[in-house]
Amino acid sequence: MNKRAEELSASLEQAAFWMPFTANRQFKKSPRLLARAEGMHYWTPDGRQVLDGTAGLWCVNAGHCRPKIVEAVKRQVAQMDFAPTFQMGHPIAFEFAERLARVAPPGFARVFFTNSGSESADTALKIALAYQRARGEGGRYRLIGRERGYHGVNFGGMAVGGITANKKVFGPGVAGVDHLRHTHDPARNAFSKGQPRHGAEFADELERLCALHDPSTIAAVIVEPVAGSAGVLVPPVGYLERLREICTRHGILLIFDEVITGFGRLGKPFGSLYFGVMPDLFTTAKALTNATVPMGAVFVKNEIFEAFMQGTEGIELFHGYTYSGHPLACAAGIATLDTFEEEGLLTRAGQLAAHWQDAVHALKGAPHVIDIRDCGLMAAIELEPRPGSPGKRAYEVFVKAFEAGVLVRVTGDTIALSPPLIVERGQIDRMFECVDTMLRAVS
Ligand code: PXG
Ligand code: PLP
Repeated sequence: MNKRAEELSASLEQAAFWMPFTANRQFKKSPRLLARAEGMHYWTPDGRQVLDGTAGLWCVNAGHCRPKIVEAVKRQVAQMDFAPTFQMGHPIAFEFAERLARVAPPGFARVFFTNSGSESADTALKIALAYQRARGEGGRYRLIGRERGYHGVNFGGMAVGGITANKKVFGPGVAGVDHLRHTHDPARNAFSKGQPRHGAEFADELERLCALHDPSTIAAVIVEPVAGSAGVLVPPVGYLERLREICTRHGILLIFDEVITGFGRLGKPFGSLYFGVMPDLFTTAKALTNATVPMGAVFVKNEIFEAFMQGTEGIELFHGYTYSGHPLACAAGIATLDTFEEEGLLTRAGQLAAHWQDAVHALKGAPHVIDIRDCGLMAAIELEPRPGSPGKRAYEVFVKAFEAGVLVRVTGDTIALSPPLIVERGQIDRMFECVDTMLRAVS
């Protein structure tokens, strides 16, 4: 262990760092530190190699420290560290947006830059409200999300999200929000391979909310094509199609939150292309820059952008972040797209999906496993909660797997995996063998 890391782990109990989404006291008593990364692996400060089964936090889709991206960021930081994008511009932001428009589904040639998935969610909701107003439908102020949806931590995304812990602690957040029910239905769909067969009718709840609120008050519906954080909930066959049809019929915008499903996770560049259902706007972040520099982006249909470019000239959308289109993020993003393209990564998950699916579903019958879900290179293994201590068993599997050299993610009683898209078949096997071993090692 190098000296700094040694000092660090000795002193963590009094550490100044208030860690996000972390049990701080528990972590600081027995920390898990990562000090270096390359390709499919992390290394701990004492030099132990860890296979990355989660692409960091669902974001390092091209693998770690890819040379082209590292070089591009180095070059950019030396050339121009920062420049404003409010009433000013720099070429690299225009170039990156152009490149993104080329990989986006047809008709989505306009991109608004943010710095995270949370900011993308709030930006998309604000664009939806402003668009409705711009087209003379200013009475549409309601936003509809879904139970178990995760759209980040800012007020808008939190309000439309359906995470109980958020609601309990922070309250409703934004007025005029309602929620569809979630699509998780283990009684009918447990151990489905890919999309579950039952549940298209859950989309009809939108009709119920339209009847309750009157559709002319609803601006937008936001859903993740596959709910990630809530434990990989894959949409039932026909569900997204039905949501799309109801939104179109009532003049409601459909927003896909593609922060996880974007950039190749499902084997197509975006979830919309995988499921064959087009939203009106979609959000991205994470793999947009391979997570090298924080960034998010909202893609909008050309007609939506055009609706803002009418009338007297002036600031068309009263919104933006100091760091929208940050030069380092744009440099990382362009090099990320180059890497994705050179290595076919935006579709590679499609070639691995069958192997991935077989590997995860081989855990059916392992101790404690009550459901397995998969889509593209995402998978969830749901465990029966230990009576009286929900989440504990899955957490122990996560800790033991890390000690054995495999990083997985745990949310509640669900173990989730989403490796970098450069993963090899042998590494997939190793991840699930490790989970299998640890399932047998916990009580
Ligand atoms: N939307 C979706 C669909 C997400 O998955 C966000 C928005 C927010 O992005 P930022 O960049 O603000 O965190 C996310 C983020 C997990 C986990 O393990 C998932 C996320 C973040 C951290 C952990 O489930 N998703
Ligand atoms: N708070 C204050 C006082 C500010 O001046 C600004 C930006 O100028 C912000 C918040 C927003 O910061 P950002 O643009 O980085 O989101």
